[in-house]
Amino acid sequence: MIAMLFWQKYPKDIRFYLGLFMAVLILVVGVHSGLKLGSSLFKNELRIYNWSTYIDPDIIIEFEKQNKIKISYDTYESNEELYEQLKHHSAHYDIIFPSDYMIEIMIAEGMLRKLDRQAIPNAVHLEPQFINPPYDPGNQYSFPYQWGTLGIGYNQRATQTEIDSWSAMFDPQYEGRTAWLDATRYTLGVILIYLGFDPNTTKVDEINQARDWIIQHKAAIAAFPPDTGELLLDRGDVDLTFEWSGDVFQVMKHNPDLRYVIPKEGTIIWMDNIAIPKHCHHPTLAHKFINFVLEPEVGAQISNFIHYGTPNKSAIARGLISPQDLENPGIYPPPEVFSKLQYIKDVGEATALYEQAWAEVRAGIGR
Ligand code: N2P
Repeated sequence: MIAMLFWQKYPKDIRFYLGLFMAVLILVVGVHSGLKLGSSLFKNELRIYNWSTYIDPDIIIEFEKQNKIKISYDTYESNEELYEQLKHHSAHYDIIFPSDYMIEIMIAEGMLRKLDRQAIPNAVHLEPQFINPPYDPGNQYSFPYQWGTLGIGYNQRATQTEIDSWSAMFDPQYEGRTAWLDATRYTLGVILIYLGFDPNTTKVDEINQARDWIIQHKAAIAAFPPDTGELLLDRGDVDLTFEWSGDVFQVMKHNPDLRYVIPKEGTIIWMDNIAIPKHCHHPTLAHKFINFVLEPEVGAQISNFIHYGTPNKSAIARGLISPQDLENPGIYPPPEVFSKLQYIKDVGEATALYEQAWAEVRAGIGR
């Protein structure tokens, strides 16, 4: 009441400006303390950026419970998307999963944080043939997460025959019924293999032959999905799709018409790795997460859920990996197939030739 009387004694226009001033003051103080509250709420939030369909969600929940923290989990569809987000959009993440050749690029560009090996004792469980890789000598920046191949997922009810060659992807009988991943190095890489070239060639003429081959066969292609070809196959939108092994096995669980094959000409093998970006906000928690994922039980739970190959030797030795997956030649290829698998490598400046060729494929095909 007293305040009211006090207020009344000021002329109307002064009251207006005083009111305005107080409203702005309340707003500034409010927003400031709100932000402070917000940042303290998210102080223990681990930000993870992974490929889509690439973890058992229960693993995330378990880590949150054990450590009484929150995880925010985003997904990407290709190495190039991951790179773009980190490099040009300064996205902040604590954990990422780049493939072999992308680890090499990110190390060279100073985008990764060196790992504290003492904080990751579970690294002892890793299979020796997958550690100390050429793309990260001494595993200074990364540890293997999952591995697999690129092959053809197909609908045997539609093809009425078994597929065993990349040539099926260009066969006129499947016109408009095939899909290719929108994945620059991998897609051009398998076409290079099919044409008899090195998938890591730096010769512009060979890269352009791969480009021209796919453009010449554009009638076969229905779409270039971003890591979702298995869904097109599952829905019956296409009969064949160039896909990541495990993604096809994931939809095969409920669709008995589907198959996955590593073509006889050979293909690309890849290793995805778990790493910490340079600008990570929670390094201690990030190391804890890596160590958690390398526990044999946790690693096995992930592989059994997403049907990719585990690099965790102890998980296999302790019988934790599903026997059906271990016996599946599409997940763990036998030695004669394994010897035909090739890794994509960082080709330095020639990367631009691949990017150019891929842009021309997309423009030339118009899909
Ligand atoms: C998961 C894709 C597997 C990752 N959707 C291949 N690097």
